[in-house]
Amino acid sequence: MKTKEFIDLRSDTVTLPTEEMLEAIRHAELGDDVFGDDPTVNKLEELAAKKMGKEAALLVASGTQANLVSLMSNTKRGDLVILEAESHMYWYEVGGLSAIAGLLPWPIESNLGVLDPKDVEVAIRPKDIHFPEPALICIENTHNRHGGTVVEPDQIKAVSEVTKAHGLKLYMDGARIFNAAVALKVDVKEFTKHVDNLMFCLSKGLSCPVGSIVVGNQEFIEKARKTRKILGGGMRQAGIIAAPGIIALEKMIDRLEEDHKNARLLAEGIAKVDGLAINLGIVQTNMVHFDVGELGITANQFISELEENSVLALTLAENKIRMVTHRGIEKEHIEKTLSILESIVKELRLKR
Ligand code: TLP
Repeated sequence: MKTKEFIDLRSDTVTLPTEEMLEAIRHAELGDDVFGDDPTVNKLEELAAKKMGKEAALLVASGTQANLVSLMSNTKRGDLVILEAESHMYWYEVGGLSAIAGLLPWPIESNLGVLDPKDVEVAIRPKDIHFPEPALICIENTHNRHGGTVVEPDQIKAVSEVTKAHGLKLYMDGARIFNAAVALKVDVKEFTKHVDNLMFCLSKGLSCPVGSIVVGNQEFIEKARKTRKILGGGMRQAGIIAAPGIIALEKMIDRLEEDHKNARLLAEGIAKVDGLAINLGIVQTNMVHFDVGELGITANQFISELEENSVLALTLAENKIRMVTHRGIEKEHIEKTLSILESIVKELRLKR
């Protein structure tokens, strides 16, 4: 178990609820949400739908559940789903899209998460007795495995034109869509207006303990509500989850800017450490990816060194490490992390 003395840069999912959130949980007005009776859940869902410029919303347990519920509500078994090759849905969701939703994933490469509409067009393929029915195109924003990169509204629009032309739907895994909005200093609706439906997470940078929200039109959300039920996700007094969610949407979005500033500070510091390789161009939000290959060490070995020095990070690939900034990580933590990184690299060099 990781305790508080660590500088925990593994993910923004490690954020703890604020005091105000804990108070809100304590005093939340509750009901049975499966009967539609929880006023706090209803308030959160209305607020989320409004914020995203869509008709309706649904609170679910996690980002993974949100994606699965959305996939199942947008498709039928046997359909083809076109998604980005490095997407979370393809990499990290236990293959639920095939194992549970019965879908055939069709991964396509992108430029830092930005799909080329021409590639999408090719992936759709013509109607043919041999081919599965294409049903859905998925994008991810910000893009996790590409380094928290932002897919800009115009780039989403370009893909949406292809999906519309083929009568398909466009879905966005917007787990960190508010990071994208804050990074570009635009309203989140600039992104959401180009997709049919999406999900976003409350339990990442927004600091909630649990929860994600699926958003779309009434018909889709009705279907999603039933899909959530079949997946065992119908929750009863879910107002205790929704209460901090309301605070997240009302008060926690603008502060993501601080996380972005800290990520930039960290990235610029890493760029100065001889032996660590980083592409500063992809540091657009709260994630920092860097490579330790030049030191003749694997990411796992490097991470163990970091852990001994009370810094936690995640392995992305053989030599690639991810650090994520979030509420609870301040400028001094970044400075401390940088000095630890420098001393680890120095020692590794001495040993060689
Ligand atoms: N991502 C987690 C891990 O699973 C890697 C993280 O720490 O970044 N979509 C995207 C883009 C995500 O980054 C994640 C979580 C999810 C969906 C799933 O959300 P949860 O963890 O709530 O199921």
